[in-house]
Amino acid sequence: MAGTFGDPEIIDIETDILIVGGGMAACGAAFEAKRWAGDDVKITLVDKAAMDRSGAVAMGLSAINTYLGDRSPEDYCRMVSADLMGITRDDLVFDVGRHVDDSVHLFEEWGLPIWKDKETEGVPLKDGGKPVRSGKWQIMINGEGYKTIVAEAAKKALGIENIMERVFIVKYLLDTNEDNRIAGAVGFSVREHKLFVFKANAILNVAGGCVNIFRPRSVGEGNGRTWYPVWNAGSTYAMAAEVGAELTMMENRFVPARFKDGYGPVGAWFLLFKSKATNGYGEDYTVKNADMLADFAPYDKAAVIPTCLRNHAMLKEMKDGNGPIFMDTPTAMAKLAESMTPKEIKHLEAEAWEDFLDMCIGQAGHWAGMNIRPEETKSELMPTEPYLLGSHSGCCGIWVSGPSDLGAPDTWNWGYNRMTTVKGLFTAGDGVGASGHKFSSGSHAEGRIAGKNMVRFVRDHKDFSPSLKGDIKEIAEEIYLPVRNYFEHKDKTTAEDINPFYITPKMFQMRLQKYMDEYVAGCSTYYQTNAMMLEIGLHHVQMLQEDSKHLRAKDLHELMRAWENYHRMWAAEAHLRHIQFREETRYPGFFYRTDFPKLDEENWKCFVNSRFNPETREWELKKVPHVDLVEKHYG
Ligand code: SFD
Ligand code: AMP
Repeated sequence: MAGTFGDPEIIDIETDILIVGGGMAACGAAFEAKRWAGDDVKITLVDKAAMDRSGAVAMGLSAINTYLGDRSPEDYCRMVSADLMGITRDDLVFDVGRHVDDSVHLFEEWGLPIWKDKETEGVPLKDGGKPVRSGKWQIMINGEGYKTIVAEAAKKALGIENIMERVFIVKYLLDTNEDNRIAGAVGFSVREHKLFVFKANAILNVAGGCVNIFRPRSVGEGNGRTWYPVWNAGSTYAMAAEVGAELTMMENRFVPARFKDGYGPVGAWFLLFKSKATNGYGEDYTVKNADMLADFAPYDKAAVIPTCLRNHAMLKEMKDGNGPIFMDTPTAMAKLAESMTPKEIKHLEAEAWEDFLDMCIGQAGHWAGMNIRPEETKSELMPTEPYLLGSHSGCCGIWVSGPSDLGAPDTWNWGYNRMTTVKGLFTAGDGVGASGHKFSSGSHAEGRIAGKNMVRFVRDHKDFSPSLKGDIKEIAEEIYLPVRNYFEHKDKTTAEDINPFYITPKMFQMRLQKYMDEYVAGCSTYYQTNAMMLEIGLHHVQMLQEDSKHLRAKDLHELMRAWENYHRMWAAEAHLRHIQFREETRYPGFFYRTDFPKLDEENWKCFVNSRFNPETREWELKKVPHVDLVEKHYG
């Protein structure tokens, strides 16, 4: 069937719990589920990559951005809500807040070096060690090996025989007998010509966020460089949407301010090194433009200016021609050095490099290549292309059932914590919407919450016998269609990449990125769009959907690229439709509806949820009331 590839070997696997993904949330889920499951519950984990270095933490990190310590979960809810302009689910955020420190204590026990203040050097956090805090919520680590350490614990818990690496999951399958009930998943090996058909009682959908649906700032010369990982391809959102799971806040996105070209994160510079960012004339743009932020009251009065409003102030300078934007590293380092010995100054300089060597090695390479010494030369900052994620400073994702003990509305809870609206399908980390600022630690903790609840779900549904909807032979044909397209048509032209009968995954991705960039508020329009542009954008994305049948794959690696881009296209459509629906500018600095340039608390202080109906194949969008469970103060 698949050209000269021949038919794939089809392998059936039955399990109770299937974890899709091997990142932070998946590792947390594997570890915790195993603690609650006896030998009666079989758990299988599938990752498209290798767990040791897969997902967003692949390169390592230099800080854990969520560690509460002495702070309360209520305070955490306030911070998350303010940063995300008031629309978050306190039940989910509180739940992460009350469990996250436990995950961090485990990381330390497993060998992650966490910086301590001088007085408590060597004392573990859980025994009273005081972390070096870069900010109110963030603590510093030596994190180059962070993912390897966390993955090792998960692998040890599950047993290597229950882990499948290099298997890309393409889609979930519903049950034939029970409506809206998950029953399995299908994926292929990216190393061998094998198709895996999983039957499961419960599935954890934790395949990360979505990168590269917008044309990135680094094209051609630097293609492949982004801040969030290029291998987060929107599978979480796409696969959930395709089986009819309700999504929430998919209009939200994260446009981080990053070191230009190398994409180095700014947190440690702002918080630990106390550096200032300025316009080209040396003016602090958040101070200069403070009055302008009042348009977005009350959030401008939050204890920390929300991330999108900081961007809003920066973009004003860029649009007014007052660029470039600089991170003033020399002034910050000189200030810190005032009270330091020469040895301490050397250490400070080493830390500046280590921040990036631990977490974003490309930025360290960029500095070295450009002869930049941070103590001598300022670095340019730039707002990047938009990313879709639910765990960092964004909150798009899937609508889930929350904890039952926090007084949330009944409509926020339907039995199993972190279960989506599809029975048996759970999510965590970047997958859960309306509750950002979990970061690596919170994603792990949320995976643990989901893992524990999945064990309970499986026990409560012992009698369920999955019966997969859809004909597996047809599904196999569909999955390997890009391979067939290639072999059938490759000899019709002299240059195999130029062929009217198929589209390469790379070209497909560039087409998607162009539409999203130009019509759906990408960098090239300064993140602005309106109803007319969105309508054209949607038309283009729908045409692309038609053309997805012509994707080509000349090998298994390209087959993965084809399906990754198919998932990106779905995530992009959901994002577009949500932006179209929300008629206000809720996140200035992330995107602007120029036809509705204001914040509209009266009409839009609500969630926006959407559902793709798998039967009618139509999208439905609706407003869902928002309530605060924790009192919020501004100013
Ligand atoms: O500096 C399939 N993050 C930071 N978190 C922190 O705590 N501190 C920081 O310092 C952070 N910063 C940061 C961060 C990320 C990155 C890339 C940089 C800097 C450069 C954020 C966290 O990393 C993030 O919140 C969590 O990792 C999210 O966890 P999770 O589990 O939701 O996603 P994942 O870890 O990316 O894992 C995804 C997994 O899915 C697999 N996968 N498997 C099978 N089939 C498919 N179709 C699949 N699609 C994907 C992946 O292989 C992976 O295993 S800073 O900027 O603030
Ligand atoms: P980043 O490096 O931008 O991903 O941010 C890392 C952490 O620092 C996150 O918790 C951010 O919310 C926080 N952060 C980044 N920049 C600032 C800032 N200027 N003020 C306050 N917090 C910040």
